[in-house]
Amino acid sequence: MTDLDAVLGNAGPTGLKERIAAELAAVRERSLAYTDADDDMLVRQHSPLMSPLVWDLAHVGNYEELWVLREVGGIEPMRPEIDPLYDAFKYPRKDRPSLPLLGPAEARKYISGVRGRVLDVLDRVNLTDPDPLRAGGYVFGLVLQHEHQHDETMLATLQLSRRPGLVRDGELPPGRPAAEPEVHIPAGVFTMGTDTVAWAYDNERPAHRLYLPGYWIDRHPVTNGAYMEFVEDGGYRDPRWWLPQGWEWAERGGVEAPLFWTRDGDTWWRVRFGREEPVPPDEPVQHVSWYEADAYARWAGKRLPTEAEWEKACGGRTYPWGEADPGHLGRWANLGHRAARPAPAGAFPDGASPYGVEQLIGDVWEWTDSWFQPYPGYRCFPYEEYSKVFFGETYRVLRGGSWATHPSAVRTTFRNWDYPIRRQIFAGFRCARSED
Ligand code: AVJ
Ligand code: FE
Repeated sequence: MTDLDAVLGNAGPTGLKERIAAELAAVRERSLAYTDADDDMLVRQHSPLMSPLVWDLAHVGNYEELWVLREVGGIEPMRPEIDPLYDAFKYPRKDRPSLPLLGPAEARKYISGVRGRVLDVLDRVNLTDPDPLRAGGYVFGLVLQHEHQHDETMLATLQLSRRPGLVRDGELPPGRPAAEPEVHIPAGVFTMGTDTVAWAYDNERPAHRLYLPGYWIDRHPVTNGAYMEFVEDGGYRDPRWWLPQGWEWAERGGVEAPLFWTRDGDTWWRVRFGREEPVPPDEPVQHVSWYEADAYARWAGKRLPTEAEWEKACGGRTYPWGEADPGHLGRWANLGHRAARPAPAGAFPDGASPYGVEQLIGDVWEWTDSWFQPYPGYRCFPYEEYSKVFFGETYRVLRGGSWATHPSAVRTTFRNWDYPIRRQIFAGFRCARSED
Protein backbone atom coordinates (compact mmCIF):
# COMPACT_ATOMS: atom_id res chain seq x y z
CA MET A 1 0.00 0.00 0.00
CA THR A 2 1.36 3.43 -0.86
CA ASP A 3 1.18 6.41 1.46
CA LEU A 4 -1.50 7.89 -0.73
CA ASP A 5 -3.79 4.87 -0.63
CA ALA A 6 -3.31 4.74 3.12
CA VAL A 7 -4.54 8.27 3.68
CA LEU A 8 -7.21 8.31 0.98
CA GLY A 9 -8.71 5.05 2.26
CA ASN A 10 -12.03 4.11 0.74
CA ALA A 11 -13.27 7.68 0.79
CA GLY A 12 -11.04 8.96 -2.04
CA PRO A 13 -9.95 12.60 -2.42
CA THR A 14 -13.44 14.04 -1.83
CA GLY A 15 -13.87 12.20 1.46
CA LEU A 16 -10.39 13.27 2.49
CA LYS A 17 -11.19 16.92 1.77
CA GLU A 18 -14.30 16.67 3.91
CA ARG A 19 -12.31 15.12 6.73
CA ILE A 20 -9.65 17.83 6.51
CA ALA A 21 -12.28 20.58 6.55
CA ALA A 22 -13.95 19.03 9.60
CA GLU A 23 -10.63 18.65 11.42
CA LEU A 24 -9.64 22.24 10.60
CA ALA A 25 -12.95 23.48 12.02
CA ALA A 26 -12.51 21.38 15.16
CA VAL A 27 -8.97 22.51 15.90
CA ARG A 28 -9.93 26.14 15.46
CA GLU A 29 -12.86 25.74 17.81
CA ARG A 30 -10.35 24.36 20.32
CA SER A 31 -7.87 27.25 19.90
CA LEU A 32 -10.67 29.80 20.29
CA ALA A 33 -11.95 28.06 23.44
CA TYR A 34 -8.50 28.29 25.09
CA THR A 35 -8.31 32.00 24.24
CA ASP A 36 -11.86 32.83 25.31
CA ALA A 37 -10.63 35.11 28.11
CA ASP A 38 -10.21 38.80 28.79
CA ASP A 39 -7.52 40.71 26.91
CA ASP A 40 -5.27 41.04 29.94
CA MET A 41 -5.18 37.26 30.34
CA LEU A 42 -4.25 36.88 26.66
CA VAL A 43 -1.51 39.50 26.37
CA ARG A 44 0.15 38.88 29.73
CA GLN A 45 3.14 36.60 30.07
CA HIS A 46 2.25 34.02 32.70
CA SER A 47 5.72 32.45 32.78
CA PRO A 48 9.02 33.34 31.06
CA LEU A 49 8.88 29.81 29.62
CA MET A 50 5.75 30.55 27.64
CA SER A 51 4.50 32.99 25.02
CA PRO A 52 1.49 35.18 25.74
CA LEU A 53 -1.59 33.22 24.62
CA VAL A 54 -2.27 35.83 21.93
CA TRP A 55 1.10 34.99 20.36
CA ASP A 56 0.19 31.30 19.97
CA LEU A 57 -3.14 32.28 18.48
CA ALA A 58 -1.70 34.48 15.72
CA HIS A 59 1.29 32.15 15.23
CA VAL A 60 -0.89 29.19 14.20
CA GLY A 61 -2.59 31.42 11.61
CA ASN A 62 0.73 32.74 10.35
CA TYR A 63 2.08 29.17 10.01
CA GLU A 64 -1.05 28.21 8.10
CA GLU A 65 -0.60 31.22 5.83
CA LEU A 66 3.06 30.37 5.14
CA TRP A 67 2.45 26.73 4.32
CA VAL A 68 -1.01 26.49 2.78
CA LEU A 69 -1.53 29.93 1.22
CA ARG A 70 1.96 30.91 0.11
CA GLU A 71 3.72 27.58 -0.41
CA VAL A 72 0.86 25.57 -1.92
CA GLY A 73 -1.70 28.20 -2.94
CA GLY A 74 0.85 30.62 -4.46
CA ILE A 75 -0.95 33.48 -2.75
CA GLU A 76 0.85 36.74 -1.87
CA PRO A 77 1.58 37.41 1.83
CA MET A 78 -1.43 38.96 3.56
CA ARG A 79 0.58 40.94 6.14
CA PRO A 80 4.30 40.42 5.44
CA GLU A 81 5.25 42.93 8.15
CA ILE A 82 4.02 40.58 10.92
CA ASP A 83 5.98 37.50 9.76
CA PRO A 84 9.05 38.14 11.94
CA LEU A 85 6.87 38.58 15.05
CA TYR A 86 5.53 35.05 14.72
CA ASP A 87 8.73 33.36 13.62
CA ALA A 88 9.51 31.12 16.62
CA PHE A 89 13.26 31.41 15.91
CA LYS A 90 13.47 35.21 15.78
CA TYR A 91 12.59 36.18 19.33
CA PRO A 92 12.76 33.96 22.43
CA ARG A 93 9.53 33.38 24.35
CA LYS A 94 10.57 35.69 27.17
CA ASP A 95 10.88 38.66 24.75
CA ARG A 96 7.57 38.12 22.99
CA PRO A 97 5.36 40.22 25.31
CA SER A 98 7.33 43.37 24.40
CA LEU A 99 6.84 42.89 20.64
CA PRO A 100 4.17 44.85 18.77
CA LEU A 101 1.97 41.74 18.52
CA LEU A 102 -1.53 41.76 17.08
CA GLY A 103 -4.04 42.31 19.87
CA PRO A 104 -6.61 39.61 20.66
CA ALA A 105 -9.34 41.00 18.35
CA GLU A 106 -6.88 41.63 15.51
CA ALA A 107 -5.35 38.17 15.93
CA ARG A 108 -8.75 36.47 15.72
CA LYS A 109 -9.59 38.48 12.60
CA TYR A 110 -6.25 37.68 10.97
CA ILE A 111 -6.42 33.93 11.55
CA SER A 112 -10.02 33.72 10.39
CA GLY A 113 -9.05 35.64 7.20
CA VAL A 114 -6.28 33.11 6.59
CA ARG A 115 -8.65 30.22 7.25
CA GLY A 116 -11.21 31.44 4.71
CA ARG A 117 -8.56 31.39 1.96
CA VAL A 118 -7.20 28.04 3.19
CA LEU A 119 -10.61 26.48 2.60
CA ASP A 120 -10.55 27.88 -0.97
CA VAL A 121 -7.13 26.29 -1.53
CA LEU A 122 -8.44 22.99 -0.09
CA ASP A 123 -11.34 23.17 -2.51
CA ARG A 124 -9.15 23.46 -5.60
CA VAL A 125 -6.00 21.50 -4.61
CA ASN A 126 -5.33 18.10 -6.18
CA LEU A 127 -4.69 15.68 -3.31
CA THR A 128 -3.34 13.04 -5.68
CA ASP A 129 -0.68 15.41 -7.05
CA PRO A 130 2.74 13.76 -6.56
CA ASP A 131 4.10 16.94 -4.95
CA PRO A 132 4.78 15.77 -1.36
CA LEU A 133 3.05 18.77 0.24
CA ARG A 134 -0.13 18.10 -1.78
CA ALA A 135 -0.14 14.29 -1.89
CA GLY A 136 -2.60 12.94 0.64
CA GLY A 137 -3.15 16.47 1.97
CA TYR A 138 0.21 16.46 3.78
CA VAL A 139 0.30 20.25 4.16
CA PHE A 140 -3.11 20.18 5.86
CA GLY A 141 -1.91 17.44 8.21
CA LEU A 142 1.07 19.66 8.97
CA VAL A 143 -0.99 22.71 9.94
CA LEU A 144 -3.61 20.64 11.79
CA GLN A 145 -1.03 18.93 13.97
CA HIS A 146 0.81 22.21 14.46
CA GLU A 147 -2.30 23.98 15.75
CA HIS A 148 -3.10 21.08 18.11
CA GLN A 149 0.48 21.19 19.42
CA HIS A 150 0.09 24.87 20.18
CA ASP A 151 -3.27 24.19 21.83
CA GLU A 152 -1.47 21.84 24.19
CA THR A 153 1.15 24.55 24.77
CA MET A 154 -1.69 26.98 25.56
CA LEU A 155 -3.03 24.53 28.14
CA ALA A 156 0.40 24.47 29.79
CA THR A 157 0.32 28.28 29.85
CA LEU A 158 -3.18 28.23 31.37
CA GLN A 159 -1.96 25.79 34.04
CA LEU A 160 1.02 28.06 34.85
CA SER A 161 -1.31 31.07 35.14
CA ARG A 162 -3.07 29.38 38.11
CA ARG A 163 -6.25 31.17 37.02
CA PRO A 164 -9.40 29.13 37.83
CA GLY A 165 -12.47 28.75 35.66
CA LEU A 166 -10.87 28.78 32.21
CA VAL A 167 -10.26 25.09 31.49
CA ARG A 168 -13.02 22.52 31.22
CA ASP A 169 -12.71 19.24 33.16
CA GLY A 170 -14.60 16.00 32.42
CA GLU A 171 -15.33 12.39 33.32
CA LEU A 172 -12.86 9.49 33.07
CA PRO A 173 -13.21 5.75 33.60
CA PRO A 174 -12.01 4.30 36.94
CA GLY A 175 -8.63 2.61 37.34
CA ARG A 176 -7.87 -1.10 37.89
CA PRO A 177 -5.00 -2.52 39.92
CA ALA A 178 -2.42 -4.45 37.91
CA ALA A 179 -1.90 -8.08 38.91
CA GLU A 180 1.46 -8.04 37.13
CA PRO A 181 2.99 -4.57 37.32
CA GLU A 182 5.68 -5.31 34.72
CA VAL A 183 5.47 -6.80 31.23
CA HIS A 184 8.24 -8.86 29.64
CA ILE A 185 9.15 -8.02 26.04
CA PRO A 186 11.19 -10.84 24.48
CA ALA A 187 14.43 -10.25 22.60
CA GLY A 188 14.10 -9.77 18.87
CA VAL A 189 13.86 -7.50 15.90
CA PHE A 190 11.08 -4.96 15.45
CA THR A 191 10.32 -2.11 13.07
CA MET A 192 10.84 1.35 14.47
CA GLY A 193 9.39 4.44 12.76
CA THR A 194 7.19 4.48 9.68
CA ASP A 195 7.18 4.79 5.89
CA THR A 196 3.42 4.57 5.55
CA VAL A 197 1.67 6.78 8.11
CA ALA A 198 0.58 9.53 5.75
CA TRP A 199 0.91 12.59 7.98
CA ALA A 200 3.96 11.39 9.91
CA TYR A 201 6.73 13.92 10.45
CA ASP A 202 10.17 13.60 8.88
CA ASN A 203 11.63 12.60 12.29
CA GLU A 204 9.40 9.47 12.41
CA ARG A 205 10.90 8.25 9.13
CA PRO A 206 12.19 6.01 7.70
CA ALA A 207 11.01 2.70 9.13
CA HIS A 208 14.05 0.64 10.14
CA ARG A 209 14.62 -2.76 11.70
CA LEU A 210 16.18 -2.86 15.13
CA TYR A 211 17.21 -5.71 17.43
CA LEU A 212 16.56 -5.26 21.15
CA PRO A 213 17.58 -7.69 23.90
CA GLY A 214 14.71 -8.82 26.15
CA TYR A 215 13.54 -6.32 28.80
CA TRP A 216 10.79 -5.55 31.29
CA ILE A 217 8.60 -2.46 31.07
CA ASP A 218 6.01 -1.13 33.50
CA ARG A 219 2.44 -1.97 32.54
CA HIS A 220 1.27 1.52 33.58
CA PRO A 221 2.91 4.90 33.93
CA VAL A 222 4.32 5.60 37.43
CA THR A 223 1.52 6.90 39.65
CA ASN A 224 1.44 9.80 42.10
CA GLY A 225 1.18 7.26 44.93
CA ALA A 226 4.37 5.48 43.85
CA TYR A 227 6.13 8.78 43.30
CA MET A 228 5.14 9.96 46.80
CA GLU A 229 7.03 6.98 48.24
CA PHE A 230 10.16 8.24 46.51
CA VAL A 231 9.56 11.72 47.95
CA GLU A 232 8.81 10.40 51.45
CA ASP A 233 11.88 8.17 51.32
CA GLY A 234 14.02 11.30 50.95
CA GLY A 235 14.60 10.71 47.24
CA TYR A 236 15.18 14.41 46.60
CA ARG A 237 17.83 14.58 49.33
CA ASP A 238 19.90 11.59 48.26
CA PRO A 239 22.46 12.26 45.49
CA ARG A 240 22.83 8.52 44.87
CA TRP A 241 19.72 8.57 42.69
CA TRP A 242 20.56 11.64 40.64
CA LEU A 243 22.76 12.47 37.68
CA PRO A 244 25.13 15.29 38.71
CA GLN A 245 23.41 17.85 36.45
CA GLY A 246 20.02 16.79 37.78
CA TRP A 247 21.19 17.05 41.38
CA GLU A 248 22.55 20.54 40.69
CA TRP A 249 19.33 21.58 38.97
CA ALA A 250 17.18 20.37 41.88
CA GLU A 251 19.45 21.98 44.51
CA ARG A 252 19.59 25.33 42.74
CA GLY A 253 15.82 25.47 42.22
CA GLY A 254 14.89 24.05 45.63
CA VAL A 255 13.00 21.27 43.83
CA GLU A 256 11.49 18.79 46.32
CA ALA A 257 8.40 17.46 44.56
CA PRO A 258 6.66 17.64 41.16
CA LEU A 259 5.73 21.11 39.92
CA PHE A 260 2.40 22.34 41.34
CA TRP A 261 2.65 20.09 44.44
CA THR A 262 2.71 21.40 48.04
CA ARG A 263 2.66 19.53 51.32
CA ASP A 264 0.26 20.32 54.15
CA GLY A 265 1.08 18.13 57.13
CA ASP A 266 0.75 14.57 55.88
CA THR A 267 -1.16 15.45 52.75
CA TRP A 268 0.15 16.39 49.33
CA TRP A 269 -1.93 18.97 47.47
CA ARG A 270 -1.66 20.18 43.92
CA VAL A 271 -2.93 23.14 41.95
CA ARG A 272 -4.68 22.11 38.77
CA PHE A 273 -5.95 24.91 36.55
CA GLY A 274 -6.23 27.25 39.50
CA ARG A 275 -7.92 24.88 41.96
CA GLU A 276 -6.29 23.10 44.89
CA GLU A 277 -7.02 19.42 45.45
CA PRO A 278 -5.35 16.49 47.19
CA VAL A 279 -2.97 14.64 44.87
CA PRO A 280 -4.85 11.51 43.69
CA PRO A 281 -2.59 8.49 44.33
CA ASP A 282 -3.72 6.29 41.43
CA GLU A 283 -3.23 8.89 38.68
CA PRO A 284 0.01 8.90 36.63
CA VAL A 285 2.41 11.51 37.99
CA GLN A 286 2.82 14.56 35.77
CA HIS A 287 4.88 17.76 35.80
CA VAL A 288 8.16 16.01 36.51
CA SER A 289 11.38 16.77 34.66
CA TRP A 290 13.50 14.15 32.91
CA TYR A 291 15.99 14.42 35.79
CA GLU A 292 13.28 13.57 38.34
CA ALA A 293 12.02 10.67 36.24
CA ASP A 294 15.57 9.37 35.88
CA ALA A 295 16.22 9.69 39.65
CA TYR A 296 12.96 7.92 40.53
CA ALA A 297 13.82 5.06 38.20
CA ARG A 298 17.24 4.59 39.81
CA TRP A 299 15.67 4.68 43.30
CA ALA A 300 13.20 2.01 42.16
CA GLY A 301 16.08 -0.20 40.95
CA LYS A 302 15.09 0.37 37.35
CA ARG A 303 15.81 2.83 34.52
CA LEU A 304 13.90 4.81 31.93
CA PRO A 305 13.10 2.91 28.74
CA THR A 306 14.85 3.93 25.54
CA GLU A 307 12.46 5.25 22.93
CA ALA A 308 13.03 2.04 20.96
CA GLU A 309 11.92 0.00 23.99
CA TRP A 310 8.89 2.24 24.42
CA GLU A 311 7.92 1.90 20.75
CA LYS A 312 8.49 -1.86 20.60
CA ALA A 313 6.15 -2.28 23.60
CA CYS A 314 3.38 -0.76 21.41
CA GLY A 315 3.47 -3.88 19.23
CA GLY A 316 4.12 -2.41 15.76
CA ARG A 317 0.78 -0.76 15.10
CA THR A 318 -0.26 2.86 14.53
CA TYR A 319 -1.92 2.73 17.97
CA PRO A 320 -1.28 0.07 20.61
CA TRP A 321 -4.84 -1.26 20.15
CA GLY A 322 -4.54 -1.48 16.37
CA GLU A 323 -5.18 0.75 13.39
CA ALA A 324 -8.51 2.16 14.57
CA ASP A 325 -8.46 5.93 14.82
CA PRO A 326 -8.61 7.04 18.45
CA GLY A 327 -11.20 9.63 17.42
CA HIS A 328 -13.82 7.56 19.22
CA LEU A 329 -12.69 8.93 22.51
CA GLY A 330 -13.65 6.82 25.43
CA ARG A 331 -12.71 3.35 24.60
CA TRP A 332 -8.96 3.31 24.08
CA ALA A 333 -7.19 6.28 25.52
CA ASN A 334 -7.39 9.53 27.41
CA LEU A 335 -6.62 12.03 24.64
CA GLY A 336 -8.03 15.24 23.25
CA HIS A 337 -8.82 16.95 26.56
CA ARG A 338 -11.86 14.85 27.46
CA ALA A 339 -10.88 15.71 31.03
CA ALA A 340 -8.18 18.08 32.24
CA ARG A 341 -6.09 15.37 33.91
CA PRO A 342 -4.54 11.92 33.36
CA ALA A 343 -6.78 8.89 33.92
CA PRO A 344 -6.01 6.52 36.82
CA ALA A 345 -3.73 3.57 36.14
CA GLY A 346 -5.66 0.72 34.54
CA ALA A 347 -8.47 2.89 33.15
CA PHE A 348 -8.05 1.67 29.56
CA PRO A 349 -7.77 -2.14 29.34
CA ASP A 350 -9.02 -2.02 25.72
CA GLY A 351 -6.14 0.30 24.82
CA ALA A 352 -3.47 -2.26 25.78
CA SER A 353 -0.80 -3.20 23.23
CA PRO A 354 -0.53 -6.84 22.08
CA TYR A 355 2.06 -7.32 24.85
CA GLY A 356 -0.45 -6.04 27.42
CA VAL A 357 1.24 -2.69 28.10
CA GLU A 358 -1.38 -0.05 28.95
CA GLN A 359 -1.83 3.70 28.63
CA LEU A 360 1.06 4.09 26.22
CA ILE A 361 -1.01 6.64 24.30
CA GLY A 362 -2.61 9.53 26.18
CA ASP A 363 -2.62 10.48 29.90
CA VAL A 364 0.97 11.76 30.19
CA TRP A 365 3.87 12.22 27.78
CA GLU A 366 6.48 9.67 28.79
CA TRP A 367 10.11 10.66 29.19
CA THR A 368 12.51 8.17 27.61
CA ASP A 369 16.22 7.69 28.11
CA SER A 370 16.94 8.68 24.48
CA TRP A 371 18.32 11.90 23.04
CA PHE A 372 16.38 13.35 20.12
CA GLN A 373 18.43 12.07 17.17
CA PRO A 374 17.62 11.36 13.50
CA TYR A 375 16.89 7.78 12.44
CA PRO A 376 19.31 6.16 9.97
CA GLY A 377 18.36 7.42 6.50
CA TYR A 378 16.58 10.55 7.84
CA ARG A 379 15.56 13.05 5.16
CA CYS A 380 14.53 16.54 6.14
CA PHE A 381 11.00 17.49 4.99
CA PRO A 382 9.52 20.03 4.56
CA TYR A 383 11.74 22.35 6.65
CA GLU A 384 14.75 22.17 8.95
CA GLU A 385 13.22 24.05 11.86
CA TYR A 386 10.64 21.39 12.72
CA SER A 387 13.08 18.60 13.68
CA LYS A 388 16.54 18.89 12.23
CA VAL A 389 17.81 21.87 14.22
CA PHE A 390 16.89 20.08 17.48
CA PHE A 391 18.81 16.83 16.85
CA GLY A 392 21.75 16.15 19.17
CA GLU A 393 22.44 15.57 22.85
CA THR A 394 20.34 18.47 24.12
CA TYR A 395 16.73 17.25 24.15
CA ARG A 396 15.26 14.05 25.57
CA VAL A 397 12.51 12.23 23.68
CA LEU A 398 8.97 12.00 25.05
CA ARG A 399 6.45 9.51 23.67
CA GLY A 400 2.75 8.76 23.59
CA GLY A 401 0.98 12.09 24.05
CA SER A 402 -0.90 13.34 27.10
CA TRP A 403 -4.54 13.91 28.03
CA ALA A 404 -4.09 17.30 26.31
CA THR A 405 -2.86 15.85 23.01
CA HIS A 406 -5.37 15.56 20.19
CA PRO A 407 -5.78 12.11 18.57
CA SER A 408 -4.70 13.57 15.18
CA ALA A 409 -1.41 14.70 16.68
CA VAL A 410 -0.10 11.45 18.15
CA ARG A 411 0.59 7.79 17.23
CA THR A 412 3.04 5.12 18.36
CA THR A 413 5.76 6.50 16.05
CA PHE A 414 5.30 10.13 17.11
CA ARG A 415 8.34 11.77 18.74
CA ASN A 416 8.24 14.79 21.01
CA TRP A 417 11.28 16.31 22.72
CA ASP A 418 12.19 18.83 25.38
CA TYR A 419 15.00 19.95 27.68
CA PRO A 420 15.58 17.52 30.56
CA ILE A 421 14.75 20.27 33.11
CA ARG A 422 11.30 21.08 31.72
CA ARG A 423 8.22 20.17 33.73
CA GLN A 424 5.45 22.57 32.79
CA ILE A 425 4.57 20.09 30.04
CA PHE A 426 2.15 17.25 30.80
CA ALA A 427 4.95 14.75 31.23
CA GLY A 428 5.37 11.66 33.38
CA PHE A 429 7.13 8.36 32.71
CA ARG A 430 7.20 4.61 33.17
CA CYS A 431 10.22 2.51 34.09
CA ALA A 432 11.97 -0.40 32.42
CA ARG A 433 14.75 -2.81 33.32
CA SER A 434 17.02 -5.19 31.45
CA GLU A 435 16.72 -8.94 31.89
CA ASP A 436 18.79 -10.19 34.83
C1 AVJ B 1 7.29 19.11 18.87
C2 AVJ B 1 6.23 20.10 20.74
C3 AVJ B 1 8.63 20.16 20.53
O1 AVJ B 1 5.98 22.98 20.44
O2 AVJ B 1 8.12 23.29 20.43
C4 AVJ B 1 5.43 23.89 17.31
C5 AVJ B 1 6.29 21.59 17.98
N1 AVJ B 1 7.11 23.14 16.17
N2 AVJ B 1 5.75 24.78 16.37
C6 AVJ B 1 7.10 22.70 20.04
C7 AVJ B 1 6.28 22.87 17.19
C8 AVJ B 1 6.76 24.36 15.68
C9 AVJ B 1 7.32 21.56 19.07
N3 AVJ B 1 7.35 20.23 19.79
FE1 FE C 1 4.78 26.62 16.09
